[in-house]
Amino acid sequence: MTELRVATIGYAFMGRAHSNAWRNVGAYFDVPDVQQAVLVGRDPAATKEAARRHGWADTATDWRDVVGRDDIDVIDICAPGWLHAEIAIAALQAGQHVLVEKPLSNTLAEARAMVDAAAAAPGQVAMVGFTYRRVPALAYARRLIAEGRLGTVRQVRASYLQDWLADAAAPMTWRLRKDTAGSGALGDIASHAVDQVQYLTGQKVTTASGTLRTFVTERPGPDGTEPVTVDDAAWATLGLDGGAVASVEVSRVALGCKNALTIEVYGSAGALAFDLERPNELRFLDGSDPASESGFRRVVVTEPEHPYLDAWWPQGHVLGWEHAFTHQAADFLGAVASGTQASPSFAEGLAVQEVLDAIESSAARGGAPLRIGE
Ligand code: SOE
Repeated sequence: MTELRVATIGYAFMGRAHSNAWRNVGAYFDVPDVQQAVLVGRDPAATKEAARRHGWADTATDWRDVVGRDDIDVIDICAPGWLHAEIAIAALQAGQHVLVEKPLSNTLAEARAMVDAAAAAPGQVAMVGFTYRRVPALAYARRLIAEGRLGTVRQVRASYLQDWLADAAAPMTWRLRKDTAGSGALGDIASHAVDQVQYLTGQKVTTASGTLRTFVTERPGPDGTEPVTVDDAAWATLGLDGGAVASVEVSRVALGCKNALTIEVYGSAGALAFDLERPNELRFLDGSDPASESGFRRVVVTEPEHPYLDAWWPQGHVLGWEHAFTHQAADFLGAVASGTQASPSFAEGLAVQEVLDAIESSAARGGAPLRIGE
């Protein structure tokens, strides 16, 4: 396989991040060549301009123009959540590989249908974009935990705080309507936190109790004030099948926090801490150090033996947020080339969706703890 022809659906924030990755992945990783064939967006002029900037050969205004086309191998879905299931299922049924942004879908029923479509297309890659798995420090954290360096994991604290909706005058967007986004901070950013809890520990969430809040209940829309129908913030306590307990706290109205994903993992033999505002660092505590010397050490995760780093610069020459998307593209293309399934699979995306659904149901029942799948 020498060349894969990609169509990306969506040219806004995520479309740009993915376009950047498709454009540079081949320069750093040993993967099949990417032909950036078509960029899809509803606004023809804006899509053409984005295509010119990001190196796309052609544009289209409807996803149906690229799904099922026999000169397109990969459908990359950066469209809003309410479109994920329809596009992904159609693309898989048409024989194309699919990369879809998180969360997998807006509803559990859609997520299940997507998993079924992926299962019916075993020769095609179907992957969901939990991009933070590709931050080298987090991939390295998982490796340390899997090697037993933390002993038995007891507690995880995951929080993801943003403030782009703190201003009550911030306008309505599709992200604030239940019918287009499914949920608010829950699906948008708790999805990352829950995925990290399961990815880092290797344990599955089995119980959840949740709280949701909408602090700003209406916002200015193009035709006047509109009700906000999703949460601004969410909290959850999660039980995991290996005995650990995780707390998750997310918000899009946490003033002063821009994109603050922090994760702490405490085990019987060590501990780890990560902060996305210092993405090249992992803090590691080895519980076997003598008490007189014990403390978190700051590991700069830029050595060639760290995940993904041998493709980039000499040690200490740090990476940014966008590099995780290039790593994601590399892993996706590698899976296509080797004919293997990529992780996170649609089934892993469904596992996150089940936890989000339980958090929402628990919140509706005043925080009652629920078993996943109940
Ligand atoms: C918006 O809250 C957002 O762009 C999320 O949708 C992304 O997944 C996250 O990486 C950054 O914040």
